Amino acid sequence: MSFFKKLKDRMFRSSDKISDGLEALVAEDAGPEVAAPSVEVPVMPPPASAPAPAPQAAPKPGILGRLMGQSPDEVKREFDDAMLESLEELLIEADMGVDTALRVTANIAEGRMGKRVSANDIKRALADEVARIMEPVARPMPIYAKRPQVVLVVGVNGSGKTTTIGKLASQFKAAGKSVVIAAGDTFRAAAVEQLQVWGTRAGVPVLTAPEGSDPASLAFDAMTKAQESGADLLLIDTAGRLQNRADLMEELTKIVRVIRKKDPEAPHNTLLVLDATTGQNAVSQVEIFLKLADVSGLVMTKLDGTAKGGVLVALADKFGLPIHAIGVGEQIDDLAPFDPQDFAAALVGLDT
Ligand SMILES: Nc1nc2c(ncn2[C@@H]2O[C@H](COP(=O)(O)OP(=O)(O)O)[C@@H](O)[C@H]2O)c(=O)[nH]1
Ligand SMILES: [Mg+2]
Repeated sequence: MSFFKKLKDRMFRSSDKISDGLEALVAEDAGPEVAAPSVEVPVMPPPASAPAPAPQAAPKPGILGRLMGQSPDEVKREFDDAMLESLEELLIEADMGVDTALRVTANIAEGRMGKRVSANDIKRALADEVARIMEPVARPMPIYAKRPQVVLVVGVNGSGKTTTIGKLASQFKAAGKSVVIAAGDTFRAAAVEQLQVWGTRAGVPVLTAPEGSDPASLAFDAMTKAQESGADLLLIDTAGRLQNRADLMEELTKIVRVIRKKDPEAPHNTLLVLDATTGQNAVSQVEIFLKLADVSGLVMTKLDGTAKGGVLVALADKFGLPIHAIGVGEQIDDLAPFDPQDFAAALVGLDT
């Protein structure tokens, strides 16, 4: 299966939300040319003898298809002020953020005001706008000649740091790189075990320290080991408790300070891992972590199973930080480089 197909399948909650919303918007005021049913569509219970519906139904028709048997290309309405406002609302509800939603809507309205448009016209225009915002930030994590290249991974608890490190380690290892992992979240024994599982699976050494011990000294030891063994990459996991920001900042600062004793340029990348299911909350997480650490790029996890994928557009628009990768599941292959066109199409529910 191509990654786009997987992305589109996994992002169905976000795309359904936008796609169905757009189709409803057009159907709402489709005008006299379309014989829209004015009465409620009765939901008929299937006769007792009817065969059970197939578990994997064919591609789901949108709202229009379900209501009137027409495709989202056929039904049109006038792009008027009411539509503009509804579109703004839809994009805000899809977590794109108010500023971004208003600007994107204004761009889509340009040249379309007063014209009849279909849901697919708007989907295509929206995908273009989203891709345009995302293009400048879609950049893979830069790989330097530096050995070891030190990658510090930060983010709040549960955002997906440990899982992302496991996926990155496996993928880099598979690409022929030698990788060392430092299990710097020493507060949770489970985080260490989780990394050991990934490490064993990928054949990557995982440096651990006893629960509750100092993550900075673990990072220092890991740095020593990675240098001695000539490793290409050192991935450092961290704890993400935000209850006490001062503590977290001190911890991250201390890790950075000690690894710089070994390499003044380290860490070479500081990845902020964000959980898409938190929606607009991700915006304040970026603001906080920009103050705590020298964030060089983002990884957005859990785009599968959330209708809040639009928040990535808000982040790209607001911060312009590189988006290196996205997570769409819990397996190794469920972390992929960020592709702006594929993401835009998947987000709005377009087939490319
Ligand atoms: N569905 C899904 N779950 C994810 C993804 N990334 C991480 N998770 C899950 O999110 C939970 C928290 O992840 P974890 O890596 O422990 O977060 P951490 O506290 O930041 O280290 C775990 O159950 C992971 O399996 C993703 O892309 N999709
Ligand atoms: Mg963790």
